Amino acid sequence: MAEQAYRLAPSGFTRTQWDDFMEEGFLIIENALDSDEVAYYRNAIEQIAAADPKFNPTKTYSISNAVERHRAVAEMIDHPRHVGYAYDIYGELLKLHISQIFMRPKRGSHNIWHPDGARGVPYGVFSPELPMQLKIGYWLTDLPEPKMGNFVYMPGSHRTHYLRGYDTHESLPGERILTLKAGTMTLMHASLWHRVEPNLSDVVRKNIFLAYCPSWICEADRHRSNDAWLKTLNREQRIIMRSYSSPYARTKPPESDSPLFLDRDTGKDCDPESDSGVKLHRRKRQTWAEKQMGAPYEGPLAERFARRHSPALIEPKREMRAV
Ligand SMILES: O=C(O)CCC(=O)C(=O)O
Ligand SMILES: [Fe+2]
Repeated sequence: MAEQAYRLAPSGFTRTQWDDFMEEGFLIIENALDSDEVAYYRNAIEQIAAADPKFNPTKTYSISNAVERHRAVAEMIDHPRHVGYAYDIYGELLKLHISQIFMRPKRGSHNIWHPDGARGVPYGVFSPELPMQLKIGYWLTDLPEPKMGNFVYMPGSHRTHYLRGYDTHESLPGERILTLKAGTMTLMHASLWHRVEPNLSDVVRKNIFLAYCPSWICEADRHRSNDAWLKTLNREQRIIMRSYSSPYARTKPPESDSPLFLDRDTGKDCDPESDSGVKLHRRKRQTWAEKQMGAPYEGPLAERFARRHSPALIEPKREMRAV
């Protein structure tokens, strides 16, 4: 492989932020953007709307695959301000699930209670702890009070598959109506139940969402990206789009897409104890979240395997071999 300068993974969760996020299903980071950055992104979404014949300023305006619509949104794919949080969870298999912009004017349509994950068999059935999507929100208008098209969530509800009020606009005891200042960034666990407040104000609520997932979960807003557009991206952005011609590559990405990032602590492209006999792109590489859950996080059933087999099979190299 040609000599290639890889980037260190940008910073992500602090331990406190992780604990709060896992407890609440939501994290709020104020002043993530300064006023120039807020203006820059607002300008981008206003340009997108102005260029769209379908834009109607009296209706809720929402587009997905927003990264292909504007350079400023494309630059967010791997933006160091937030991508490290997603990398902490999805590691080397990070993918952009969806990119959206929203403009919510007075009396525009607004969402009923729902989780973002799958319906009849929600993500939590398979993944009771880790989110199968992490949704980053950038908020570009001040929303000082309710009834401004605010995002509303039920703290901790990422742990339940049932919520009274599902499919309704009902206000529920314990819900949190998010009031915030422009420039706030939020992180949402995809199993969290949420709804949107009506907007009865004269302020048009404007924001951008980018959700990330593992590469093997289906994309929400494209089958493949436009080839000419992909060529305008840097290496990490292109990898994170995971626009593979072979569907199986989403599960087993090609060698050239490895490493996505170098470990931010060690600067290495692999775990220190990993087996150099397994090709780099096929080696198990621990995510930051796994390390937080106990290194190595083997999952609740791993000890049953360990009991039945010689420890030599799993120690000292806990390698996941290629299949
Ligand atoms: O606009 C919002 O605040 C949330 C939208 C939403 O829940 C969704 O698109 O799934
Ligand atoms: Fe949602």
